[in-house]
Amino acid sequence: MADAAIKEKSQSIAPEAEQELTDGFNLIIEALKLNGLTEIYGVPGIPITDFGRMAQASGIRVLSFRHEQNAGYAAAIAGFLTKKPGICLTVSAPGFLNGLTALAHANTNCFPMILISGSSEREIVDLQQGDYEEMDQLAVAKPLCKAAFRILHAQDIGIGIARAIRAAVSGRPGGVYLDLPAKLFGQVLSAEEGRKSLVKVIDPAPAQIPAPAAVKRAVELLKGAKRPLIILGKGAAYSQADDALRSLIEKTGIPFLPMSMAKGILPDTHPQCAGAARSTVLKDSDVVMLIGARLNWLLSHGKGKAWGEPHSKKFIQIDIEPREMDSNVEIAAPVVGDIGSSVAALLTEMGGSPPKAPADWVAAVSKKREENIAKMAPRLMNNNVPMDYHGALGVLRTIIKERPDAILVNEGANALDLTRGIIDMYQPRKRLDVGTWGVMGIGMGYSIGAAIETGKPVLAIEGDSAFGFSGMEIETICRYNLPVCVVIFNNDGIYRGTDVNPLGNDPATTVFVKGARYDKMIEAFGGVGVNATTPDELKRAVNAAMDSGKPTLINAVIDPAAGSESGRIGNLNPQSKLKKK
Ligand code: OXT
Ligand code: ADP
Ligand code: MG
Repeated sequence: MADAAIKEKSQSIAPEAEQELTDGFNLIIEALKLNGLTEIYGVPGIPITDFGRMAQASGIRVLSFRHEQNAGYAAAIAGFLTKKPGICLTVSAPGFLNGLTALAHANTNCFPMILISGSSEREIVDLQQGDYEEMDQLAVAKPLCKAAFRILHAQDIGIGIARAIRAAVSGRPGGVYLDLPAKLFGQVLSAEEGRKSLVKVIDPAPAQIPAPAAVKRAVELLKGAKRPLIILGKGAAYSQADDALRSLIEKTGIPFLPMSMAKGILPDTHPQCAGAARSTVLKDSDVVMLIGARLNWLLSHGKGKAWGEPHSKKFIQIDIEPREMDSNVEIAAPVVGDIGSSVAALLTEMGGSPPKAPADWVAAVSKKREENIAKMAPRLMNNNVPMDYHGALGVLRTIIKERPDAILVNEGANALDLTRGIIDMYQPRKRLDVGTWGVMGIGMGYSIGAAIETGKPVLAIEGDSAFGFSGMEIETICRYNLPVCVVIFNNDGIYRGTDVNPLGNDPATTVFVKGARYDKMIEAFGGVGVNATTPDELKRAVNAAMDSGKPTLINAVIDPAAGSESGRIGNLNPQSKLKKK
């Protein structure tokens, strides 16, 4: 409808006494609520301040952050945890751009999320006449997300939000941008017309049943395997098909390797878990079934030395996205479907005689796993002061074992890689980390999103650099009094705190203020700050925080020399042959 027509229509509406009215503000709120979207993560400002107030007054939980990127990460992880799109709300141009990184991150990680941004006057933006926060946001967002929509008329709010929801959660989940120009919010129409325009999305993520022939092909391949392996990715965690996955794995006896955020679908301590024999199973397996995991950089693209080439292997891949098949190497048995339906179909096809993993292979994997675990065990009990990563993680590992329903958020380089290897997970969707992009900055946003969505206590293990990307949100954590305990592995810098600038003027590029006391920061907002210099102090402080549920920040003092460049992925750094020594 043209603007003039809308104006005419609103003028022709009978006086309020005679006719009930609604407007854009209210319709957006009602459309979200109708679809069960009851949390919004954002930062207020023109043109969405009043919308936030009204949404809050209507019973939607509106969480106000200090920076949109962190609100966006909260929304992204809400999507992963709930299978509903997480909602991030921002102002125009700069706020939108701040949220966009998180939207792109959600898209890359296949998390459903909707970034809703207010925007400026189309007529002025399109003529580039210099409006307040002028930007063609729709065009900017498009290449970075799964779908992008703009709603111009209040009558279209219902359908626009329905489209955004369906785009985010159906098929491969992802990020959606929804552009709401300032003018939309105030548009008035009759309440009756408004009500009729709302859309409840029926079956937003329909089951995708795999083709019977594809299922048969996969089972045949598994039957012939001598050294089968199942790799579980975060798509498997997202699918919430926990029982079916357990059944498949236990019935076949096949060793499974969880990717980072798939840890805990089955416990890391499960006898078939091959997490501690990673190199061995990648190299020696002959048939590999990928379930919700892509053959990207995190799996060395399915080829090369890590995969034992030149010896060849065959892949089965279960994924909802058909184009994922053959992305890096040939997939011998593609199974395109949602994981719940696909695993159920595999189990049915196997019937009473599932393919069994040969005993010699299972024994070889167990042996390697036990060797690696035994090698690591003494290091986890060290009492070194200053602490090293192993000593500190040894105590945190026990804390998660005793509190398996706590959520572990994790970022950094050494702080990430060593935590992933050392801390066993026992339940699905409890480990939340940097994901496909290895992005620093998810820490506080994820912690807030996870605490709000699950009501569970959160333990965030953060490198000191990683924490800096979202550190101001400790005020948000204190403001909402969330049960979040942040442990900062403070080694005075990025990877290590020992670099020296040979010129001696400025500090080296990777080091921070020596002996910084991050614990003091949270005290400014009424939270609990603790400086922990020994494993025992660390243990006591974390246990106290998890017991009390009080926002806590623990500065865990780590030996600045303990880490290695880029943690476990130092090989990705380009080297200069000409570098002066
Ligand atoms: O089988 P083998 O023998 O190989 O052994 C393996 C397992 O079998 C075994 N294992 C075990 N043994 C015993 N017991 C148990 N329970 C056990 N479990 C496993 O251990 C080994 C290793 O196992 P793993 O880890 O599974 O295997 P591997 O080979 O490492 O796996 C490969 C990968 C690729 C899958 C894995 O390494 C992985 O997932 N890596 C993810 C890495 C990642 O994403 N890193 C983050 C990015 S790094 C860098 O980019 C950083 N930046 C730049 C930057 C970024 N990222 N973002 C933005 C917005 N701006 C800038 C920055 C600034 S990191 C960073 C900050 C760093 O400083 P901090 O202060 O924050 O952190 P510190 O380093 O602590 O100082
Ligand atoms: P990881 O990093 O843990 O290996 P990835 O993010 O690479 O995991 O892969 C996740 C995969 O899971 C994506 O290819 C995505 O299409 C797929 N996926 C997500 N949800 C589902 C689902 N419900 N059913 C099937 N596949 C899914
Ligand atoms: Mg560090």
